[in-house]
Amino acid sequence: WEASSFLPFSRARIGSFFQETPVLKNPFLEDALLRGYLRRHLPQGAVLSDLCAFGERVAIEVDKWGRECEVNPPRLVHFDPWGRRVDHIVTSPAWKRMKDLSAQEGLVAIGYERSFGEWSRVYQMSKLYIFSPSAGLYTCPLAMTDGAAKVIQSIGVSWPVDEAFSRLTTRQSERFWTSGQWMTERQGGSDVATGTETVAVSQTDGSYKLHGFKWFTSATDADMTLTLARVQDRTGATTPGSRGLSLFYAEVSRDEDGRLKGIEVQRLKDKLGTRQVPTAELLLDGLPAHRISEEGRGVPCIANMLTITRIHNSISAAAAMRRVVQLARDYATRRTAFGKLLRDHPLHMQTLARMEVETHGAFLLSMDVCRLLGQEESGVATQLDTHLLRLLTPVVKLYTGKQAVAVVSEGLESFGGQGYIEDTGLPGLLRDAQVLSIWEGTTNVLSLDVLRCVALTKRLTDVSTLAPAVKAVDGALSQLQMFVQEAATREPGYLDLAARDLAYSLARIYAGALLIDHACWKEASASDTYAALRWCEQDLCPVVTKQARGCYDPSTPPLDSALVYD
Ligand code: UCC
Ligand code: FAD
Repeated sequence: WEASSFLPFSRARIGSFFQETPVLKNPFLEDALLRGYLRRHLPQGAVLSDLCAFGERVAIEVDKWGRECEVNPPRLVHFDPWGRRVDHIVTSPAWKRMKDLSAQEGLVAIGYERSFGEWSRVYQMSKLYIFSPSAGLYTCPLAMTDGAAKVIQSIGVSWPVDEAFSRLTTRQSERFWTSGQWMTERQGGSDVATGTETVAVSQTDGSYKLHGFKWFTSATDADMTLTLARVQDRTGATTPGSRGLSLFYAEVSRDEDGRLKGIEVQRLKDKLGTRQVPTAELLLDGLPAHRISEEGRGVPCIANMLTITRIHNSISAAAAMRRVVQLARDYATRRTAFGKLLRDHPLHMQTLARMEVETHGAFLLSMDVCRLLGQEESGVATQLDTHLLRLLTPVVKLYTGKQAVAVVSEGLESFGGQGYIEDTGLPGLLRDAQVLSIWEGTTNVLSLDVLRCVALTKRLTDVSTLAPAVKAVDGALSQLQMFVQEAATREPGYLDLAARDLAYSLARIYAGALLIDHACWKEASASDTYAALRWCEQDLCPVVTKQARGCYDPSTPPLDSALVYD
């Protein structure tokens, strides 16, 4: 008999309480908004049962692979044991399984099979939305693959890209190819027109060889890529600026000795997040390539890819928010503090409800862009729809990318200290969210893109319970219209300074309209109405609020600079 045998904490005894872990359940069944949206717009049984089965697979099987991709990141082997340069990017078995799964589940193919007409993109993106937070970032190569297929389709599926198109869009895993998107060089990722130094040297057979240095290339284990370069004339001269850029198609292949043809992998990037993805610096040293745009029309040609990858980015952003909310609300049913479950603390529920409202907005914004894309591709879009797609793509990308970081960060806090612990898998969600506002165009660069194409439509329906929300959206829309008219008369540079707030205003007003629209559906729930009302309580038109404070006046840039460099 010893006193210590009654003590719960002694030697090997570490106490008897262990916190239950949050459980990932079928992300399709757990998502009332997704299911409601699909019931409303795409109620086909085949779609719903496919998404339900896929959701089950994600929860039970795929999520573990995603984790494996994170803990077993890619590495670069420069040399073989005998000193020969090989540049092998070694990826995990889970990363390779993601490739097979992506083909078999049609994660790119669905968008091109168009079995559900104008709703095919909504179906495809719903599947990616379920997949994304468990995908080990395989959504990155899929986005670029989809973007490359879109570019090829837009220029015409013929030699030399016909085989590539069929491989990018196949469901056969052994034939499936992924694509890279190599735009960024050391001098510029945003300012591609100035930053691109890569030159294209024409060959006698009409093809080219590329020489340059690509500073960021993601998922570099891709089978092919689209990339920008300047065609040299006979004297070796090139045209500067955007007008000198052409778009090239290149296959990433190896010679009989296993060496990459015309490419050296300088190194893999050491990144904050997206560690699952091999992101490399590449020396292009005579990479064989085919020009697929007219000379000097590279940027407008690759813009089709940007549209697709930016939409994928928005879907991933909304999906990250959704995942953290799903896990947090599950945890709130398991964790007790101050004598009751977290779900019974109203302040904690308020925090989760605010995250849910943001997720509602991000989901509806992203899906609406997918809807518009599907309409355009099926030839049923009006001219207004086409303009709206062009306008909303950067708006939705920039807004959801930023909000994902805020919501996921708040989400981590809802697990307390455990949210900060690596092997829970939660910190990776935040690291991966942080990139969403950087790649595929930063917030400011996309805000300026919005200025290229300002146009707006009204989607308001008056329903009494929603009256305050309708009033708020209507008022904000009028304010926005007045702002745009007035700003057009102001000095040069005024609109540039307002670009980010303008883009935010567009996102918030349009999301408000979508939330109201969804809440007006006859099968909408009380929570749909509540979400719309809550969304519309925020400042829907920050551009006007900031304008009233003089934020865009010509006096502010020198004050900003002085403040920053004080
Ligand atoms: O980051 C990258 C890959 C990351 C991995 C993939 C992740 C996918 C998501 C996964 C989710 C998990 S790839 C690198 C991405 N890079 C960028 O996004 C570049 C950011 N910079 C811009 O967006 C710039 O605005 C540029 C480079 C597109 C254009 O800048 P410029 O040089 O000022 O261009 P201009 O002169 O204004 O435009 C040239 C032409 C014009 O047409 P024309 O000549 O007919 O007047 C523009 O109207 O291109 C047209 N254009 C567009 N057209 C420019 N942007 C667009 C657009 N977005 N759509 C249609
Ligand atoms: P900069 O352009 O130098 O931007 C710096 C800051 O200046 C930003 O805040 C920006 O918003 C601001 N800024 C720039 N211009 C303006 C302006 N006119 N007005 C106001 N503000 C401005 N690229 C590829 O091509 N292929 C890839 O596969 C790829 N993968 C990537 C993977 C990762 C993990 C990351 C982090 C990046 C990747 N990129 C890739 C590069 C990415 O697209 C660029 O980093 C991004 O577009 C920004 O370009 P930059 O780095 O040159 O930043």
